This record gives sequence, structure tokens and C-alpha cells, in this order.
Amino acid sequence: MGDGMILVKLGGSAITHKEREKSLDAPALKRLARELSTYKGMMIVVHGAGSFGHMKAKKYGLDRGARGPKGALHAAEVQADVRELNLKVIDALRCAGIPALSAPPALFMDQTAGKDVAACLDAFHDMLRGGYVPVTFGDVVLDKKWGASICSGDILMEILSDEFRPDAAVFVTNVDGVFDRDPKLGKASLIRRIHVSTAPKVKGAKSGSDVTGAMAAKLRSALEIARPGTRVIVLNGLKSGRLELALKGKRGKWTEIGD
Ligand code: IP8
Repeated sequence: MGDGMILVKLGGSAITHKEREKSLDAPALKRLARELSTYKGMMIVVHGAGSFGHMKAKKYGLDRGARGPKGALHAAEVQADVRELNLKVIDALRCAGIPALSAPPALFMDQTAGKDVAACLDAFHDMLRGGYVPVTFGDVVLDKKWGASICSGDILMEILSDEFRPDAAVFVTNVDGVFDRDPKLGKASLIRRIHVSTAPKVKGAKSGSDVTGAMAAKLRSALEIARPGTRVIVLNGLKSGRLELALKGKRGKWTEIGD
């Protein structure tokens, strides 16, 4: 991957235990931070909400917004939980020698009816210019129609990729990559390479508490990012060394999306 600019999403399923509320997978996060620290070029990190966001977001129905005083309290509660995870990610990256600065989407994303309409990314430019690594995350943000709504890390990957045209975008997940069918439903084969022009339709079950739609949504974002020429990799962050290998530009067991 050389030393060009990269975008990396640490999926919530790779850094938290998704079935237990607010449960960090601290060893995985520490190892992934170390693997990331081997990359010497410019980098932006996005992370998912995992069990710090999805369970309560689903319970409160935040995928349909947060109206009224009760909704506002729910939105504030989930935002506070996700912010806790963000601080843990920032800490892990800093301990691995990465000068990570937090960039909360609530401060730069503008949403209407659950859809992103504008993003002010000046802070990202400033941070990168200063030699820092901006770290943003799936969050609860203000919404002009719904009061508040969810902004997923995958959407942030698309927005940031549009702005910065990175050399590569890496989605770190808890599975080896994109499969030809949901591996939880039986025998499935890993798709090693997806060509943007001939991308298959992937039928993916929405995972239990994932309000932003699991692998199918991820693949849609990955294809959007790959279309203008960015190399996209979807890999398993629970397997030690895979992220580092990808960052070194080596071949490995994962899905690569491009032309
Ligand atoms: O984990 C979702 O972000 P994601 C954010 O990147 C919340 O899909 C608050 C559920």
C-alpha cells in the first residue's frame, strides 16, 4: 500500500463484543492499534459503535429518529455511550504511538430524515496537515426533520473517501470478507475479488442488533468507494496480522474490491 493516504474502518464487531452491552474487546483493539501503527503514511480512522451503540439505538428506535424530550434523552444517552468507546479507541491508538484526535460526527455532519446532506470536513484537513490521525465514528447526530438520527461509520467512510480520494480503504470486520451467501446460514465461499463493474448482488441477513444493516450495507459502501478507483479491502480483524499484511500491500485471505 506504500505510504499514500488510507482510510480504515475498525468495525464495531472487531473491537467490541456485540452481544454484550458496552463490552470492549480490549485485546483485539490493542492488537489492531499496533497493526495500524506499522503504517507510515497519512491515515484517517473510522470506528463503528458495536455494543456501545447498536443495542440501545435499536431499543430506542433511533433508526427512525429521536423526537420530543424523551427522544432527545435517548439520543443523548446513546451519543454518550458511543463517545466512551471513542475515547477507548483514541487511547489504544495513542498508546500504540499514533497521534489520534477525536472528530465527533455530531459536530460536522448535517442530516435530514436519517440521510446525510452535508459534511464540513475542514477539521480533518487541519488535523492531517498538522500530522495527526483524525478518528471519527458511527454516532447520533442532529437531524433537521427527525430531531436526531444515526450516522453510520460506513457512510462516513464514503464521505471521507469522496473528499480525500485515498489510495486504499480498509474495512476491518469479524469475518474474512464478503461471502457468496451469509456464512451463518450454511456453506459459503469467500469472494476474493469483486470487480466494481460486475459486482454480485449479496443477500445478507441483517444481524440481530445492527441498526445500520451489517455486511450488505458495508458492501454497498465499499462499492461506492471503489468506483472512482480507490482500492477497497474487507478483512477479518480478529485474525492477528491480517490488517498489518494488507497495510504492507501484501496478498492475504480477504476480499478486495476494485477494477
Ligand atoms: O456501527 C452506528 O455506526 P456503525 C452508530 O458504524 C450508532 O454502523 C449510534 C448505532
